[in-house]
Amino acid sequence: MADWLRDRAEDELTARSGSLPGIDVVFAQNDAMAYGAWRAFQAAGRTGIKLIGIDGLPGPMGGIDLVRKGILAATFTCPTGGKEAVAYAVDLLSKKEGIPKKIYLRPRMVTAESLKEGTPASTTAPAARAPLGRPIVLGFSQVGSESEWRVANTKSIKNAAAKAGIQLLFEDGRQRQENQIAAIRSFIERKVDIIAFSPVVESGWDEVLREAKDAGIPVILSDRAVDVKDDTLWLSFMGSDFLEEGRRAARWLVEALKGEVSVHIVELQGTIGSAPAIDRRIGFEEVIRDYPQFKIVASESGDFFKDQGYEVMKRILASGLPRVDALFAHNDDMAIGAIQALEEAGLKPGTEVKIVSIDAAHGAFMAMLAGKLNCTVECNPLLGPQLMKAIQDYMAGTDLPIRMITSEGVYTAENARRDMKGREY
Ligand code: GYE
Repeated sequence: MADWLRDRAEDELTARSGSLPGIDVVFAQNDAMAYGAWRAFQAAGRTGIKLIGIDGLPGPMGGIDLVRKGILAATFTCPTGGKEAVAYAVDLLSKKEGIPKKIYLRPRMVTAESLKEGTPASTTAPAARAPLGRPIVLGFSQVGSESEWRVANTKSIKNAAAKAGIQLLFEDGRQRQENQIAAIRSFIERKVDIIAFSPVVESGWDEVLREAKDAGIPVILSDRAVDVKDDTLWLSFMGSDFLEEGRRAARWLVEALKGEVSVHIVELQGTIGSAPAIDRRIGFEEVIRDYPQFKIVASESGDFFKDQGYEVMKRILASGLPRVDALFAHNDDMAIGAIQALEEAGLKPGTEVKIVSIDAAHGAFMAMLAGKLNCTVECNPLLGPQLMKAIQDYMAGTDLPIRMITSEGVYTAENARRDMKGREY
């Protein structure tokens, strides 16, 4: 422990230099302590140890200078956020739309090689990028129209583009990755200014995103994330924290059934391989892990569709499960389909079988009012204003955060009538 201080790190390591084993690498949680470690090793004649720090500040003996001098092997910038805080404060005061709830700024790795390549080690905003004398042209590739959420998301994107004066080329992927890849290639051919898309699944995008980057067209991820090796292939992600949505669903269920000796849960997963399905499951399991009486006894994908939620639930109920105490559905549409299957099987959704789902779409509120669904965790589809503001900011020369998270709530049957007033979806 060195309390972020260079001298404390140097003193600690000097005091222990006789008892330290062979060391190849030291990771310090800031550059100052990494530098203190270097001074201690130099004094003890211990060379060849690689030192890695964090902060990457400019200026003499800042992390970047320490890398340039060969003292650190690498550092990672930790943007201070000051510039962004002031900019968003001004936006709030001027009542701008599309201001995210939480942002994560992009760290950059600084090494001797990256300094030679001229990789910008700080996030100084480049000059304005806006096309001269014509509207910005945005190519948007949508997943499809599988759910209430998706329909609301598409409407939000189209309305916000029109309001912002951004020319929108909109392609519906009809749930197939190959359609989305073809759409992105068509946007590249048409030389759009920027591409945004909601990837139907996380993997398989490296090649087409490399083509967009090589064409000099930035890509924003809307709603869902991608799993690519090189995270410079995309500019920014905006959407929800799916891990937290899964945790919130589990926390509600644990609270609702904490007195039970054992709780058998059926899980209806979203599209296999999609970011929301992967992360919602992880988040849900992270919470129930601490409550061994809560067990997922059956789990299958309904692909976010209502009719598949019905079919899968019907099949699970016919599979001879001893009983079902709860349903966790990755979206409201599948929950609503499952409600019909539960009723056809003579069960009482909302009472005998507690149901928690995700999205907080209109259908979920109607099911809660009917006493057939107990809780829905909000996943905000109204990303249009946020996306268009991010595009306009980027075109004006602003560096975008690496992640922009929307604000969301949790809604229960008890307050459904009050909470549904004024909702847009
Ligand atoms: O939960 C579901 C939609 O990607 C967050 O996709 C979105 C999910 C949403 O089909 O209803």
